[in-house]
This record gives sequence, structure tokens and C-alpha cells, in this order.
Amino acid sequence: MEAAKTAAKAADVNVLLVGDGACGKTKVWEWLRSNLQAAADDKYVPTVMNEEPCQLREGSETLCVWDSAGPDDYARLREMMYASLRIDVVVVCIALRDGITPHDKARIKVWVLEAREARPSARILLLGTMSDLQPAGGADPPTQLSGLLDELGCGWLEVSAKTDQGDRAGLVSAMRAAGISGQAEAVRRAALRDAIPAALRPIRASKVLAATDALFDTGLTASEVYDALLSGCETDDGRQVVTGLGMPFVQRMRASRGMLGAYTASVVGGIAAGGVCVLLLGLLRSPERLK
Ligand SMILES: Nc1nc2c(ncn2[C@@H]2O[C@H](COP(=O)(O)OP(=O)(O)OP(=O)(O)O)[C@@H](O)[C@H]2O)c(=O)[nH]1
Ligand SMILES: [Mg+2]
Repeated sequence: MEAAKTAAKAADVNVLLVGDGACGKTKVWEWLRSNLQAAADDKYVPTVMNEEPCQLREGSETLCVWDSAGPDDYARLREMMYASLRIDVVVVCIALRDGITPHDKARIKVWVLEAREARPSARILLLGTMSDLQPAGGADPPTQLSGLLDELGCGWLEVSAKTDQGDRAGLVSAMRAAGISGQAEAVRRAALRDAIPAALRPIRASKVLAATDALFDTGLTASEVYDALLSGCETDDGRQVVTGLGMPFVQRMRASRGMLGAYTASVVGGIAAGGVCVLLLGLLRSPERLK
């Protein structure tokens, strides 16, 4: 894994291919590195750990594309890859051999959720594989998936590694663009979060309210707003100002990574430490921001 980590560190953009077992990830990976013979070979060898990067150059950037194992049993292995390879872009692969089925839509959501949990800063692309096996007739995949693509904010591309069909250059350029824009967004979010602690001094309810509004207006998620406010509400003598954030926020916390427990603990801990309680009525005023 050390060699893989070194390659990932040197790359400008790291891309991870994910998707169900036998959906064609490894063949896409071979196709991307122009190993057309391996891509066209019908032999199926399930992947467990493929530490070899597919290195590509796009403009002045280098990309590393990493293959992964599809079955659920390998979730922990993928989790490790997301973090240690510093994944910027996740390509969720869906085999088009039966067109797009309701099962495919459910599985896409599962893969997107896994990616967002493991690597919240990564951008996501959806890739239809095995386009040579796509049944004739019926709506095309982007039309069938249009609602889902809007909901997930993902782009769509399709290829056949076996028959060398699909826009390889377009895929590489989409991966690069997604990686670069995701990194810029991560830097912007980190700068915003860092700016909040200073902006809250001295801590007043009106300032906390204004900071909350400003953070939501810039598109940070509820948990990022929460983290920024809590770090900004630490007083110089180490006491935490308790932020009573309103029910919509708490509900959102429950949905996002079990943060309700952390929230409750900080409220209780803050009260025990003699902190000041600030009730953020602004969040009750506009719960639609929490969606
Ligand atoms: N017809 C056709 N078959 C394909 C294509 N891509 C992959 N296959 C076949 O599908 C099977 C699985 O492909 P893999 O690329 O190994 O699948 P995978 O997603 O890497 O599977 P895991 O490593 O188990 O997660 C192989 O038998 C491939 O030959 C394609 O574009 N067209
Ligand atoms: Mg594989």
C-alpha cells in the first residue's frame, strides 16, 4: 500500500472506480490505460486489492485512477482506499446489460452514500459500463436517470471497455474537471470554517445568528456549520458556549452521521461547564436551508 500512497500523493487528482461486483470496473480501468486486449478479454477475475494506479495526463495535471473490489464484504478495504489514496473523484459504475432497472437506481444511491460518508469532499460521476450489451429500444439511460442525476448532482457518461466504445478523452477530462473543482470547493469550505471563530468574538447571540445565516448562504452543510460554530464558540478560558440550534437542525444532525449524540453531549457539557446558552431561532425561521 505504501507505493500506492506515494503515487496518490504525487497525483493532482485521484479517482476511485466503485460499483457492484462484476459491473465492469476492472475492464474500464484496463480500457482507460489503453490495455485494450485485457479490456476485451471475457475472463472475469474478481478484484480483491488492486494497488496499481492507472496514470493519465490531462492538460498540466496528472490523474491516478484506482480500481476497487465491488462486493459488500470489501467495504472496509474501500473505506481505507478513500482515505489513504486521497480520493477526489468517485466514479460509480453501473452495468447497462439490462438497461437501467429500479435495482440499479437503488444501488446507485447506496454507492453514492458510501462515497459521501467515506470522502465528503469527493465529487461523484456516474458511468454506464457494458454499453455494447444495452438492450435496444427504451429510453436512454440519462433520460431514465434524469431525476436521480439532478438529485445527486452527478454527471453521466457511458462506455464499453470490451468493444472500445465511448469517449475516453471526455471521461478523463470530466474526471479532471470534477477533481479540480472539488478541491477548490474543499479549500473554500475550510477557509470559511476557519474564518468563523474570529468573526464570533466577542460571542453574542446576534453574531452567532448572523454567522449561521452566512454559512448556510455559502452552501456549507448543517454539520459543517455546526462544527464551525462550536469551534468559534470556545471561549478563551476553554468554556464552550452552548448553542441550542433548534429542532430542524437537530433532526438534520440525526440524519447525518449520528451527530445528534455529539450535539447533545456538547450541550450538556457546556451547561455543566457554566457556558452561555444561545438559542439560534434563525434556524427555526428557515428550516428549508437544512434540506
Ligand atoms: N460485453 C461486455 N462485457 C464486459 C464489459 N466490461 C466487463 N465485461 C465483462 O464483465 C465481467 C466482469 O468484469 P470486471 O471488470 O472484472 O468486473 P468488476 O466490476 O471489476 O468486478 P469485481 O472486481 O468483482 O468488483 C467480465 O467477464 C468482463 O469480461 C463490456 O464493456 N462489455
Ligand atoms: Mg474488478
